[in-house]
Amino acid sequence: MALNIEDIRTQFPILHQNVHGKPLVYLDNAATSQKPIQVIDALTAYYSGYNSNVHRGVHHLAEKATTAFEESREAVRCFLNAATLEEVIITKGTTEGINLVANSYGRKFIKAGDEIIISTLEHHSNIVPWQMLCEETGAILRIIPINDSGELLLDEYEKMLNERTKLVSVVYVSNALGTINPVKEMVKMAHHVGALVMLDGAQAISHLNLDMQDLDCDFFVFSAHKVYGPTGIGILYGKKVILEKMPPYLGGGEMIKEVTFAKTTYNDLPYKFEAGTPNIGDMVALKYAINFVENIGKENIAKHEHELLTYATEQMQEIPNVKIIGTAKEKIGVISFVAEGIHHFDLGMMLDANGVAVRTGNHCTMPLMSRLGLNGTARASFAAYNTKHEIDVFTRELAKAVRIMS
Ligand code: 7TS
Repeated sequence: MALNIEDIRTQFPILHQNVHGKPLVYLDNAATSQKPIQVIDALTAYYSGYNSNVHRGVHHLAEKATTAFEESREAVRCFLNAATLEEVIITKGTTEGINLVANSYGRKFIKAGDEIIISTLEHHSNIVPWQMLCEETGAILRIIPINDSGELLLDEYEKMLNERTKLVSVVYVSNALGTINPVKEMVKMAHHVGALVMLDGAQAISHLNLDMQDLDCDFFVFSAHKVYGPTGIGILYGKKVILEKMPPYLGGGEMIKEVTFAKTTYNDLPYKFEAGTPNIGDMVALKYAINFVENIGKENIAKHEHELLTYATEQMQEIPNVKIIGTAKEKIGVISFVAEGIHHFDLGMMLDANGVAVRTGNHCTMPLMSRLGLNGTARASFAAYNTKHEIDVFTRELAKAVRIMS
């Protein structure tokens, strides 16, 4: 089904503005996606109609807030096809989810000499928590290498796996290059040696159909703001049998059953990992972001974005001096690029002067950039509301910028 992009665009108020006198072309969706009016309205409705703390009060507003909050958890459960609601833990985002697992599971179960595997493609959020854990425990961090197209070398991964491997934590889709990793196969390979697998789903969440039971990963994390939802809210999915064995990460209200000065007993899942008043308004609004995606259908969005990827790639290949970085066979709508002799920052500034928003820099993937011999790239990334006309504007302005600065 072809998407009705004009109809989709009417749902995003932010898109209808000029930037530096030119119509905004927003191509920084891998950093954060824009929010449809339903999400914005849900926030307003919550704060103007039923703001109240959850799980505590018997009064009307508290019940209404709790119901909406828990309905959102159920919407996430369905979206991920998780087996139970207890497996859906509310966090601030991807980064917090990874830190939760590193601190809770990692500090309890990972010991000196154990091995943790990540990959060259990781975002800093999926590197630093493991380095911190390794420093504390004496565990060893091992890195799956990539080829020059930006694809993981699976045979090297296979060689790395052994009985000392306790955890594999890999990105499902690279934010810097767009590479889609063969994670289902990687999960199977890790399980074969008894290791657990955590998937960083920050980019996968808005582009790929996700089924936790089919993927069989042990943990999966994402941020709502990358899937048309608000900032400050995210999800950690974990298999119930594993979450049950893990100690709480933060202590406080909500995560307890009973507190005495002698001993405290912890609440059941998922609340054991949700200390303190949660981000209620943004969690309530997340359901509306999920509904937005489900109403259009993820396959339809993915197909549209893939058409934009192909269209943009073809046009960019025609621009002298421009080189696309990351040419994996399996990619989402993310194109990193450089132009010889021109700093990526200058490219970004020139595009911005013409209303085109792209990302420049190392994309929080400094080890990947250094593997590629680069100090950064410019990056265009697509969402459901982007159009071929916007790609035309982007490539026209890119060609102009390169001509002027070469
Ligand atoms: N992992 C990946 C793969 C990401 O793309 C990001 C954010 C994160 C983790 C961290 O997510 P957070 O919501 O906790 O911050 N990526 C980007 C980006 O590509 N440009 O800005 C943020």
